[in-house]
Amino acid sequence: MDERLEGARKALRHAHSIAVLTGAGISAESGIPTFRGPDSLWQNYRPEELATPQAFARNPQLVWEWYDWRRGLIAAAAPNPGHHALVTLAERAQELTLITQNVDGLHDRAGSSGVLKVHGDIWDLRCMNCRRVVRDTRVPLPELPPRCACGGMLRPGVVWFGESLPQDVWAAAETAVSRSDVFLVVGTSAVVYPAAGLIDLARDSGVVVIEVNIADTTYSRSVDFALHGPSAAVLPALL
Ligand code: BJW
Ligand code: ZN
Repeated sequence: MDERLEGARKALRHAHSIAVLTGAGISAESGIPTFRGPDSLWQNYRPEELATPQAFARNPQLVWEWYDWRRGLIAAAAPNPGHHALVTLAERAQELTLITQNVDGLHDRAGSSGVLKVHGDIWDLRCMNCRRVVRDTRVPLPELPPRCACGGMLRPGVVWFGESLPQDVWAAAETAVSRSDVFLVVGTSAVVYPAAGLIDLARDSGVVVIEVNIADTTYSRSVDFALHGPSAAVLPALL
């Protein structure tokens, strides 16, 4: 570990441009459950059964209850040393692009700016009727499902399975990764595409890849530096 940590440190220090991809694992130590793994269940539902347009069409009330519960957890949580370390890294780097799959907004609250949220934002609500996006941070929401001023039903402003990612955000993420010298991948199982494909893109572009995770992923063996441990400890140690 120490040798790998030193190698990863050196790569970061010499990098002109850094791209970072985070997943649910970076917020785990803020008390927010990840999607896959032992603590991911909510009322016996798996996230894969709830984070789909089909589930929402079938039972918007149920899906909204899940999101309202998560909004409560997130509102009560705070960014952890992992989120803060990425703010410091951005300050030191000549160029850093932070890409997150997380919808929790904890990077923003830690002080990161220009975060590319490829799966949307849990505090944005989008009207199914007029498409308007409204920001609503009330917890709990007074009415489920919430309604737009136009009378239409609001949905969480996030990306569900089978839906496309926001095009401009995704394009910016691909550009940042392919142009980076080092790609730091933190707390993601890397099973959800196209986000996980950014790791392939980095490797194809000759970018040095550093992975931080408490467990092995399918990418661990092929990255340049796989650092095992909780991100709230490993990221500060990397700096
Ligand atoms: C720690 C830690 C600590 C814990 N420290 N680490 C190619 C092949 C097969 C399928 C597909 C494919 N391309 C597309 C698909 C379909 C699908 C997909 O990927 N399916 C796979 C699951 C098989 N993808 C899509 O549908 C995407 N859209 C798309 O492709 O559009 C094009 C298209 C359109 C129409 C038709 C066809 C194609 C959209 C994906 C949207 C994902 N949405 C969600 C929900 C977001 C809203 C919400 O939050 O509710 O995004 S699902 C969920 O998974 C969420 C996450 O962002 C995402 C990734 O999860 P993440 O972050 O990796 O979390 P976990 O829990 O999986 O992992 C946590 C990790 O942390 C673990 O590794 C732990 O070890 C680690 N960890 N504690 C460090 N302290
Ligand atoms: Zn509306």
